[in-house]
Amino acid sequence: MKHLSKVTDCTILDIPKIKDPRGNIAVIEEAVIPFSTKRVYYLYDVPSDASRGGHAHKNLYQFLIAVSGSFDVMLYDGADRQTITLNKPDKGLLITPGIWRELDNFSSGAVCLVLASEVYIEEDYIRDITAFELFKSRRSDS
Ligand code: T46
Repeated sequence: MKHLSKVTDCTILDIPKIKDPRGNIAVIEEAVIPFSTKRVYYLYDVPSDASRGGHAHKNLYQFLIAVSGSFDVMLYDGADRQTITLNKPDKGLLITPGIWRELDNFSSGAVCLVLASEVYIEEDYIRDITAFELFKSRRSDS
């Protein structure tokens, strides 16, 4: 069922924050995202003309946060596309399994923090868009 994810299943979630004149703290605890985090990684020093992503995951849930700067995330479910700009450290984008994503338009100093539901498994990736579209059409037939 999760392979039938639509772009509309990918939502912006608020990250609770503690405001303080000394600076703010944003905290991601269990209740904030609908999965347990097994891996954390971040993209940084991304050239403004570079594109990251360009793949989908079969089973992975991810939560993306622009902890600094901004970038665009294009989501594609095999039928519909949506582009979301992330530019706030207290908002994150939940990406459900079975969604193609492309990240670009990184601002200078942008950092994309990613919380992931699984450890790194290359077999979970679909890196060819035609194979992805076939994967989605087979899932919607079944
Ligand atoms: C995603 C976007 C937002 C590892 O060995 N371990 C890891 O945890 C990761 C994330 C990557 N790698 C290796 C695999 C490749 O040899 O690092 C290399 C670059 O990975 P990739 O081309 O997948 O990087 P991005 O920025 O295109 O994609 C990454 C994530 O892989 C992906 O899940 O959604 O960031």
